[in-house]
Amino acid sequence: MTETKDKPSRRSFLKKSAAAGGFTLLAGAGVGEAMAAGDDNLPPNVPEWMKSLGPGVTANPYGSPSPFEKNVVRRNVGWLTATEESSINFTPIHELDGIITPSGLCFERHHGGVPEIDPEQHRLMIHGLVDRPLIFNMDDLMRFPSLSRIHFLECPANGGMEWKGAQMAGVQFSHGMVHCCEWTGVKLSTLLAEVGVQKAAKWLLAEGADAAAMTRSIPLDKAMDDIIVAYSQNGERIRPENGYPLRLLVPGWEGNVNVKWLRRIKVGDQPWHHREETSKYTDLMPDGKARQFTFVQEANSVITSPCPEKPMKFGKGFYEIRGIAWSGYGKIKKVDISIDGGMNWKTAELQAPVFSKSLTRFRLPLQWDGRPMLLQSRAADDSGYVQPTIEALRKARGLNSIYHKNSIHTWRVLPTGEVQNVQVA
Ligand SMILES: Nc1nc2c(c(=O)[nH]1)N[C@H]1C(S)=C(S)[C@@H](COP(=O)(O)O)O[C@H]1N2
Ligand SMILES: [Mo]
Repeated sequence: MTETKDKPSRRSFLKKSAAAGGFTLLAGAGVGEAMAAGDDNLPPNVPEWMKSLGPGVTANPYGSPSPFEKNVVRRNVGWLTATEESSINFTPIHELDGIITPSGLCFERHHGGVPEIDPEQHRLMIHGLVDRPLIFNMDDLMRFPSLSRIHFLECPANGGMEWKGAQMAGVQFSHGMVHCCEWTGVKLSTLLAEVGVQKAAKWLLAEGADAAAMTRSIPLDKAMDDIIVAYSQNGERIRPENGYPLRLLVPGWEGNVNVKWLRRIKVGDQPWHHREETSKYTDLMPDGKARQFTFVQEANSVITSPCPEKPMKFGKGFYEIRGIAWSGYGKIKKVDISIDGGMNWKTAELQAPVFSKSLTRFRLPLQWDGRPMLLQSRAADDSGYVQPTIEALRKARGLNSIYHKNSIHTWRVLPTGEVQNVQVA
């Protein structure tokens, strides 16, 4: 799309055709206009990349994105953490389409850096309250019946910097601690059947093979329901950053229980408290008490276009509002969009099929009149849960929380098309 100059006649035509639902001439340059631009690589000239042969099929045995996409990368925020080994980076959600996050762009959260694990030397031990403690190698695990599921994974700290007010300059940082992949592996319940879980068992301790030996307590019920011991991500073996060669995938639950580089599962009758500071994330409540376990990532959504990184740069006219919604309770049922800070709402279209505990793409056509907007999205899931306002969430959880901030997000759009991160009551 090379149209830049404001041509009143063309504009009004676009406006009319868009309003009539005819989008065929929505954007693009007239041939005369383009030819006048005089760029050697533009029509009617033959671009330079058509004048010689390109690299052949052995040049790039493992493909990578076009060099022109070099801005589409994970980014971190320097002041957030003291070290890079125990830190987090953010998925560039504003650059992505559909619902699948490319593996190389999935946000990373490590407590002790990324271990380099030889799969030949990797084992998963399951022990504790079981009849037959067993040690599995990777071949053993891949031999079991397998399954693939599309699920989001979100760090409960996503958005946590904004309890007191809008702070982050872009959607990558306000909402980028989430990714959504197709995970393949074996059901944890299958492995637990193999070892024979004893009657008294109620909890699991999962341990990672990283320098942090990160451990998490997880209720046995969830394991029997839908936890996956995953070895593949988006069709290939899991990336080192995301847990190679084995991780727990705990659908819809907070990121930290999705133990990466999984090496051990101990079955017990109660949660473990021996490493208080690392065995869970807690939620501080307004009365000073803390919620010990908040496993489910409740419904959340955000508009990824426009957003601070993707302003409304074409002036008045047609835009498609795009964004993502997700819920740890199940399927996204409905996403509503407001352009006036929550006074009026319109229902967006959801991309089908909608998967349970998965990112869900929503879209809504908008004919922008150039006036300022307060853009919001509000997700509801099939459990009946509706994404709360920031006001409601603050009333319930106070100003000093860190985790599980899933309130309705607001972008202020200025007449210039610039988009700002704001909070409205
Ligand atoms: N072994 C191990 N597992 C881990 C972590 C870790 O540091 N070590 N971080 C956890 C946290 S806090 C999150 S949010 C998710 C992030 O998963 P990702 O890096 O694949 O995005 O991994 C979890 N699993
Ligand atoms: Mo996390």
